[in-house]
Amino acid sequence: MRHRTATQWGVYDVEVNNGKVSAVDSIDLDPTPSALGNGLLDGVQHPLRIARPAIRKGWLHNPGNRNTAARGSDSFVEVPWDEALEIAAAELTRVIAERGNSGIFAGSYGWASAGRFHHAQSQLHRFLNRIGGCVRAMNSYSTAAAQVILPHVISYWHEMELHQTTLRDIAQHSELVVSFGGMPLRNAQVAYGGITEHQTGPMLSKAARRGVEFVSISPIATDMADDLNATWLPARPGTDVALMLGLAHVLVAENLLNRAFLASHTVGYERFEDYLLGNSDGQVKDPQWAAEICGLGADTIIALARKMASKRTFVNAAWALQRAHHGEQPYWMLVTLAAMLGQVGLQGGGVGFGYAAEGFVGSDTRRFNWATMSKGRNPTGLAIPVARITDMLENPGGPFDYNGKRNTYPDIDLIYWAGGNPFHHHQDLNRLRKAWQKPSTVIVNEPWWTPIARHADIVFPATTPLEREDICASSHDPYAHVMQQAIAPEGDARSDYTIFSGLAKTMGVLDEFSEGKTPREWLRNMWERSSETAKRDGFELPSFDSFWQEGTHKLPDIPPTDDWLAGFRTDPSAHPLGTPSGKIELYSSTIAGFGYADCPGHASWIEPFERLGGAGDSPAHLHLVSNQPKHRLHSQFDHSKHAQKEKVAGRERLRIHPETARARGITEGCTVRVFNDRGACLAGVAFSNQLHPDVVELPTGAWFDTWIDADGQPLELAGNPNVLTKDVGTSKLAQGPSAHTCLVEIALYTGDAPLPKVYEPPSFTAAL
Ligand SMILES: Nc1nc2c(c(=O)[nH]1)N[C@H]1C(S)=C(S)[C@@H](COP(=O)(O)OP(=O)(O)OC[C@H]3O[C@@H](n4cnc5c(=O)[nH]c(N)nc54)[C@H](O)[C@@H]3O)O[C@H]1N2
Ligand SMILES: Nc1nc2c(c(=O)[nH]1)N[C@H]1C(S)=C(S)[C@@H](COP(=O)(O)OP(=O)(O)OC[C@H]3O[C@@H](n4cnc5c(=O)[nH]c(N)nc54)[C@H](O)[C@@H]3O)O[C@H]1N2
Ligand SMILES: [Mo]
Repeated sequence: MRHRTATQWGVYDVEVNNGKVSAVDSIDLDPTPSALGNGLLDGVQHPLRIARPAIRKGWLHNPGNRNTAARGSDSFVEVPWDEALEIAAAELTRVIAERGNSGIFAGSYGWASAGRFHHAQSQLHRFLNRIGGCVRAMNSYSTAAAQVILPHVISYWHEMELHQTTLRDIAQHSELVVSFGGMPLRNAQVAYGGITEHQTGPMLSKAARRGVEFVSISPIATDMADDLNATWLPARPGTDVALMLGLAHVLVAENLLNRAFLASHTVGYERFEDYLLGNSDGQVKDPQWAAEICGLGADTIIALARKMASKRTFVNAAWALQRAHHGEQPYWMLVTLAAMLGQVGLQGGGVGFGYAAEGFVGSDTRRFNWATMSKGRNPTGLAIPVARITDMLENPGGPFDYNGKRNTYPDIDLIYWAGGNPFHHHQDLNRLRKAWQKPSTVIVNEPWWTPIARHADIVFPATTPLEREDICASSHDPYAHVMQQAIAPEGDARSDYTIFSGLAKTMGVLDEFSEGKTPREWLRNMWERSSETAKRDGFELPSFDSFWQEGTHKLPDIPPTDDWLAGFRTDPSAHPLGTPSGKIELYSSTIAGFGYADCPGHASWIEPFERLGGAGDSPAHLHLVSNQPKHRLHSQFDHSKHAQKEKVAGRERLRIHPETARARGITEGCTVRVFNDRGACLAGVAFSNQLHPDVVELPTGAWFDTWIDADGQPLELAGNPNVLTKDVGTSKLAQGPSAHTCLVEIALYTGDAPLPKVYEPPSFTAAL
């Protein structure tokens, strides 16, 4: 039997024989399907699935003292569903009675799985909002700094993300594309909520065939597809602002800037120019100054600036640039540079972000607001910036700054996570692991024995999309698909909806939570509400029954539209931006008014806490790029053969320049210890001359597995880079994650650490 399913990396047909997944085939609609689908072959029906509800032994057996230090290393006791639900409900009730709902943290950040209805985090929030709410998380690990800075400067993030210059426009009209951080097709495999046609690669190839010239400013050459023949400029990571200032200086010195555009469409350029020329701080940001910092030659900077001014130029930056210390600055500076070039709003010119970061960025298909199951209002109204979780756990009652406001961290006694993995996504995991001991209770819904499940007290086994039915439909994809149930649930797994229905029933709020509807009835309800929206948008959706019969529905195409800023360019007063002045703010009096030293009133070069060539005598001499993994989505399906076959010497693959390796006596295929003063992990070595020699690449997503070495120090065994990254906010403005600012050192490992054990189930204890 064949069943259609959808993932966040594409749509597949799954062949099932005798109840077992036997083949996973991509669909004809997809011009460049992702191989990530192979993870479904063995990864769903796998010994690492959580079969039954399980409770951590030290928590279950010590009600007075939950022995939270054993979280992550304890064994588990399997308990029947009814009992587990009773225990979890009693614990939620206790915390609410003792602390109020502000004692519950359910930021629950994470990607979970595709599917409009069975969205784990929405289900969790809908349930908790029915029992008084919780503390939630604001913004995302992906684009926290961008989401907060850009509305002050140019546009609301989500508007920009969905409507910025299309790849078609670039292919047809650009002459030069300058990409900071490249456009790695590896990342365009995925799109939040799902993707039907992977068009990023074909569209970029088309641009290259038309003769568009590409420049990639990135520590890694493979961040740009080979067929684009890009010029690779390996600047030091974290120095993009200095480089852009050097480029801006050439535009001023050689009078290559568009002063008319700056006067009519921007505010505050003079303040910025005073800074650029050193009038305000005594430091001229000329190409020589920039070259010292970024490591490219001054001549290279001058030549690039001249070329940018002489062509129809589109500048863009990967999201990675803002996932770094002072990550607000490269985005503000790129907008400033684009404004100086004066091509914003022209076809094939201007500025954009995140091309190839996800497969939908720059697509020119219809955007549509599909209905969801409402989460309702969070009665506590409390939230923290998403990446400040460890700070929150460490400092209850302590203050934090965010976007002009000062707030207080809540005092958390219970954490509930569904559909995310903080032991994948958060920085400085050794620090998180300690802070994680603070709450009395951690509840997690998970399909697999992932690191987050192992760091829980009460674990509910969740189904995966193959074991339930759903609809895949996302605002950026023109298709909707029926996601068919292909196999029976593994073990006693239940959908998140059924799990929360069970808790809601125990806590007396089932009617409010479920409204008496089955999942199929919710899908019908959501489809019918979407049909109303479609009518308002001027088109019709088929009936639910015929959609269910057909399996796939494509929304009507939209005619090609002008660049999102074309109207603004033609008449800025008739089409103002969402900024306070309605123009591009190169100086923001709002931001200046916040008085943040780490985010002043105009784009600025501010030294990050560490960088290549920076001050300080740290023994760490290499920059670690912990980018997105090619062979999985984050930590998902790391246990599958598709991800495991990429491991080197049984651990995550670290790429290093051969000369850098040889200088340290490191050979290809060996195991190395990667370390700094925050932590250490092991990784397997692969050589590549496609990297800046002082940069190593260890992608995110290997399953966190800590072992204590002979000196009593934690050593991470699988190759998880987040034991090395620092947990500090980008700035007081956005408080985003700073993962991409990280120095490490590397040495051949000859110790006796075991291979990771995290790819086998944890140990179980019989019930008392
Ligand atoms: N060093 C460094 N760290 C980073 C980054 C970086 O660049 N460098 N990038 C950051 C970014 S951009 C992001 S978005 C984050 C990603 O971080 P996450 O989104 O937290 O990572 P995932 O591995 O996708 O976690 C999803 C979890 O949900 C589970 N799951 C899947 N389906 C279901 C379901 O139906 N129900 C339930 N209950 N669970 C389900 C999966 O098993 C998995 O454990 O990582 C961040 N971390
Ligand atoms: N296959 C796959 N694709 C994914 C994901 C996945 O897990 N797997 N995750 C998805 C998610 S959630 C997100 S948010 C996006 C993330 O999209 P991005 O944030 O853009 O992706 P990264 O892979 O973190 O970084 C892209 C490249 O930026 C370069 N870079 C890093 N630091 C710097 C710097 O300081 N300056 C310059 N110039 N370049 C730098 C690195 O060489 C790196 O390879 O990817 C999405 N796509
Ligand atoms: Mo992300």
